[in-house]
Amino acid sequence: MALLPILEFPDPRLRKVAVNVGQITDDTRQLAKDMLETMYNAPGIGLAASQVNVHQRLVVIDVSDDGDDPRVLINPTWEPSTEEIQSYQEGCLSVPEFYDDVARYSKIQLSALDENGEIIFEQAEGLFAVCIQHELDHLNGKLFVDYLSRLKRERIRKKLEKKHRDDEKDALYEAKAKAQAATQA
Ligand code: QAP
Ligand code: CO
Repeated sequence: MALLPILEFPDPRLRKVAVNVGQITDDTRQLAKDMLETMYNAPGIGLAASQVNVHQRLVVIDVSDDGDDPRVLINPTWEPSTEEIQSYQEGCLSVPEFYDDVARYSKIQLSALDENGEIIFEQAEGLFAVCIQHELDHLNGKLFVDYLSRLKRERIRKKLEKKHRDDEKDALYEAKAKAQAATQA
């Protein structure tokens, strides 16, 4: 088991288009397990492989209240089952601390494989449908902030870039303090 580092907007690696998973192997299942652990730890309800810098078409989702319904979707696709649109306030582990409304189809038909290669073909609605559409966007290099106005997106980008600079400074300071403590020991 391992927690995986999550890429954050505006990292250009989040823009890569993921390729299909060929054979589902033990490595695929290990990646899914690590992604679920990373998602639950956050905590989050969905995570795409793209977000942990693995550019393969695999996502994990758990929209249950108790966090006891892990779903692994491999090579997933969807199509709308209705013209009805619903708006939901979305967030993203790659856009920490920012949330905004996004309009998406309220009912979709999901096709995918699970971690054992079994075919998944089911109707999704509500939060599950929102989450599938959000996570599959990641596999195509798309983020929820792309649906917002340019002004909002730029504001988020600037704030996150500042946070990343500050995190970098903190890390550097800590490393220096540690090195100094070592020379005094
Ligand atoms: C995508 O997002 C999603 O900003 C999954 O500080 C979100 O799990 C689909 C999270 C909403 C549908 C509706 C975000 C955790 C988790 C943050 C997540 C944060 C900590 C986001
Ligand atoms: Co996301």
